Amino acid sequence: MSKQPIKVDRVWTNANLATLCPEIGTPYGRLEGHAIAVTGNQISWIGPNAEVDSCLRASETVDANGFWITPGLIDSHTHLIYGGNRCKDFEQLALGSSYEQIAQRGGGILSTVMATREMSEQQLAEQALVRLQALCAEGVTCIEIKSGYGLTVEDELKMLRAAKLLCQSINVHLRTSLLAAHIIPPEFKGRSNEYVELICKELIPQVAEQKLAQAVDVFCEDIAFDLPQTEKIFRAAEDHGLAIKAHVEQLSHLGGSALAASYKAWSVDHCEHLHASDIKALAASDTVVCLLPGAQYFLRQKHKPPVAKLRAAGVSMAVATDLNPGTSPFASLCLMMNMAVINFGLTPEEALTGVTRNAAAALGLGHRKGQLKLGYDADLLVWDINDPAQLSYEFGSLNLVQRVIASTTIPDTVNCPLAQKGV
Ligand code: DI6
Ligand code: FE
Repeated sequence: MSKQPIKVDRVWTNANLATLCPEIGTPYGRLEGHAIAVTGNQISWIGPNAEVDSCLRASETVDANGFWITPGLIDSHTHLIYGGNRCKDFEQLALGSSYEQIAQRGGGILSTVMATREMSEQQLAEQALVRLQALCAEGVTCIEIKSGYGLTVEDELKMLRAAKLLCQSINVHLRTSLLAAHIIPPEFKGRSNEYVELICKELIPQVAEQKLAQAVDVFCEDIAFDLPQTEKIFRAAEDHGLAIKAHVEQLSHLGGSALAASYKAWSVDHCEHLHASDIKALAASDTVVCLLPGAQYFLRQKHKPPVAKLRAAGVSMAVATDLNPGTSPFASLCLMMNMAVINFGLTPEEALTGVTRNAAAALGLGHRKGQLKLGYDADLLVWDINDPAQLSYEFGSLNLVQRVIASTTIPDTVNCPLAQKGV
């Protein structure tokens, strides 16, 4: 007895899929000569081309003409919302000052804090729009945005609301993290523990109550928050049902990575100064290491994350832009993939996994994003490429044909050669 065909909204036939599903057991989880269907906001069918006619009744069929389809790209670490820029710091860096020296002189993060405090929610969203548009034009369908340049209760909440406002204007899935623990605000100079109290007793409860963020982040570093302070903030996050992410071992080693792993953090980010014992702790956890090659490059850092050791230990690695004015003013996730390959030693497959499957896990979305899989969100990208390695190999000339994101069922057509080809 033949099975009843399944009704679907749209099917792409004659496609090559980079599913990124490890169970498939091929590089990139590749399935060539396949079709993929979506219904509403979800992937509803994946199968060989030859089975489309007998298995599906589709409202719309698109001949993908041998194009490649990947999951939407996920930028799992950005500071997209900020006021002003840090061109002056850039000049000082070029003349030989270090990031820490610039911060100690009152430049650095603090100067962005001053500029951000001056701006309204609306102005912050407007200034960030061009950056978000650049990311989305390259295939980003899901983005994490942190606060961290407000450093008062009011200004941190303002930043998180600005992120929400921004993403209402563009079709992208938003995750937000409270990074009030970015640096000690000037008002609390010499009283950092009091600021930590404010974060734990006022900010975290308000953010949780107003559902303004899913995670709490801490910059655990010599120039920012020490290990006991970091742990206090982790505990408060945990008490309020918020997930944990952390900037760790970027400029020095304080042990934030192992601590975060013990708190079941979604991710630990940067990790240029990881020790062997940290890698062991991370390997025993589900915490993702999020690599940020833009910041390491921009700061001309000698240390690199120990990628070979992380790989050998089986630690999942994500790759993100860290888009921020001080250490990574780069609105291109494909450039970060390229840097992750060239500068950090990832394979092109690991780089793509880092901006899809592992990026989803770094945002607590591993169960619904980052793979082409039945029931997963219909965030997909149709590329005119002949190999998925092209995504980290080429930069600036990739042809993203179509960007579809599950938060609406309306496809977001980029520059549709499908239409030009009459399909
Ligand atoms: N690490 C970084 O790379 C950014 N924040 C952080 O904690 C830098 C942010 C900035 O310099 O504005
Ligand atoms: Fe960062």
